[in-house]
Amino acid sequence: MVEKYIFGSPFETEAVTAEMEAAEFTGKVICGEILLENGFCYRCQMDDTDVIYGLGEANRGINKRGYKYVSNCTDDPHHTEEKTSLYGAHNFIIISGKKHVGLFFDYPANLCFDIGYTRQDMLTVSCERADLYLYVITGESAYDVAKQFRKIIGKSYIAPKYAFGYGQSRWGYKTHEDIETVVRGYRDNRIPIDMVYMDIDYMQDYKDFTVNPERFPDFPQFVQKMKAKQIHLIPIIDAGVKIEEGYDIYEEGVEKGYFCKREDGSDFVAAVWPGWTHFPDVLNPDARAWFGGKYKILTDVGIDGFWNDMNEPAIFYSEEGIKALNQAIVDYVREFDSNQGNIKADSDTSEDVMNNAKAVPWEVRSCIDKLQNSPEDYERFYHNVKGKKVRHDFVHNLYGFNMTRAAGEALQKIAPDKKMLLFSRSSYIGMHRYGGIWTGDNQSWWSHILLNLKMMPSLNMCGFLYTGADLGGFGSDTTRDLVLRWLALGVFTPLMRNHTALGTREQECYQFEHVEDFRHVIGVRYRLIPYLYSEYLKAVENDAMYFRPLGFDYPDDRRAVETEDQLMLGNEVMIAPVYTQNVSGRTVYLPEEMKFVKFMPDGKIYEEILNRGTHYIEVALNEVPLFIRKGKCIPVVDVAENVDAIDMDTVRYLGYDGAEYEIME
Ligand code: MIG
Repeated sequence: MVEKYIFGSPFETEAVTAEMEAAEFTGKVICGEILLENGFCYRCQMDDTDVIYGLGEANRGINKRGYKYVSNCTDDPHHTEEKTSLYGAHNFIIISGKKHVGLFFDYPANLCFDIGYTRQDMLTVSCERADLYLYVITGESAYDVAKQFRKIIGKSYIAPKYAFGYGQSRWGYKTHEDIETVVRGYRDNRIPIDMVYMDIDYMQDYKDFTVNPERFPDFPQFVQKMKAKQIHLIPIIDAGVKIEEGYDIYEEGVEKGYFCKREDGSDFVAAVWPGWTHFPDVLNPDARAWFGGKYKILTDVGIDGFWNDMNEPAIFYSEEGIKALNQAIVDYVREFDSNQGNIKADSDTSEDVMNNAKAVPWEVRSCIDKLQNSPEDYERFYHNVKGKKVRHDFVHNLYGFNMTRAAGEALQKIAPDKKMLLFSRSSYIGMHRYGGIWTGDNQSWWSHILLNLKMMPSLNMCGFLYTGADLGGFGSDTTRDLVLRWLALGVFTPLMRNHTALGTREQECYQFEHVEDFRHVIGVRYRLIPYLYSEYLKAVENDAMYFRPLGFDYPDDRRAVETEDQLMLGNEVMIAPVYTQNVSGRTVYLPEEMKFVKFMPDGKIYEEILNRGTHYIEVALNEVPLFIRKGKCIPVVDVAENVDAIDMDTVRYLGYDGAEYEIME
């Protein structure tokens, strides 16, 4: 059962698509109380054994208990354990214990979840203004609650089948030659691949929807040339539009009033990669249609996939921020001088500042740090929502959602019968109807394989089915074994992309010794694509989860409920990837008898029935393990070097004798 409550005058986020009557609020909701004295606060006493699921793309465990989280879309490339906000805002949690209750706080600004942080047995969800919708869902199990939630937020976006192929990316590919080198590296080594990503350097001066003509002398022809090699090029689109006279998108946006504005009506100016930019006001439907329409510039030349970046929106600094920094330096120098007894009457020239630079290290440093993604900047600009001026910080978490919605709505118009690949960095629930997400700038750390795994089911609860992390790790130098182990998890994530940052060690699979190991691991992905894509489509169709915590399938088995390093996948599979360095296997918990399957480097498939309980399984760096549930089977095909080349005539079924499986296409 789903109940809807209204507090104050909420902003219409359009996260929920189901129409329903609001219930009358009598001071209490099931299993909690609501305080409205100071903004909004939901409070609930947790039982010792209650598990809290949810929050989509968030830090820490599948069970969110024991920490605090803040929904505040943030561009932060250091996903260390103490971080409370990442790029997405997914305000849905499930309290699962004796009762199973889902709560969706439909509120697009800062929202704090204290899940047993201040007090171990207390769950508190609070925000500054009591203007929100609260949806309370009760069901017979956590999974039942998640499915009911999915039903009210509308069907998830469906990625094209090619997007289940493998993709290579790197921040730093600049020219068509760079891309051709990558394609050659994969094709010559017969490592399967379907996509190469184009990061910001393909653009002319980081201008959205432009292509640098020196780096790509004949881009349309290049796209076709890659197509002929079965490679889809996937360009990045950033949120900020460069301010430059003569740049049509900038000029049109200004003329039509489609950029976010300051209080005084002037266009807000922020620095991002292109230098000074304006942000398209994607919360305004007209501006959204206009910006989305620009994707046609690239689809017209054959592009059929995009990734949207920097749409928290990330801000390096604003004009106001820079002025404030200057002032801070001047003030500091003045004060320093006066403390030293050598007051200078007019020490506000940059020369004076430079002369005293030695004296201002810390204060200036901290001012500089505060320039980026500053809360003050988010209070400086406004959206035009149906003629009403809405300050950005009130709706901050909707920006990435609506930028991607702009693209999604436009792509549907441009090619109604064609599925396009689209995913975003920032998101809010509701965006799952328009595209997928990737989990942003992780690091080449072993702990981030596990973080990747833990985020997947939480994202699925919130509707985001097409998801994945930067395999091999984005920041810092990777290692061969880390890439292989991470790929062996990536084999199962809908988005399987290797991506890394500018300046890091080369991370394409063919850069490492024994390339055949990489060929094999990625090859396993292609052998499983008919199954994985089928399970993905079924999950979309049934508002189900492609990835689930073990506790969703085995709620009465405490050991399963507490398992944080294995996942259920689709209706037939459990995965348990290795995520530790220098080990030759791992311990796995089986909540019931299953068939242990290992894809061996010689192409053979090892199978063994294992009983319920704990097992140590050996998994070499070049092997891919999975488990098939009792009485089930899955289709496997022969390896193909791209999705189009998958030969369904080679299909056979792996698992329990007598089981049947229906492939959905
Ligand atoms: O400020 O486009 O998360 O994937 O490579 C960094 C460059 C901007 C952040 C994205 C990352 C991408 C990078 N971008």
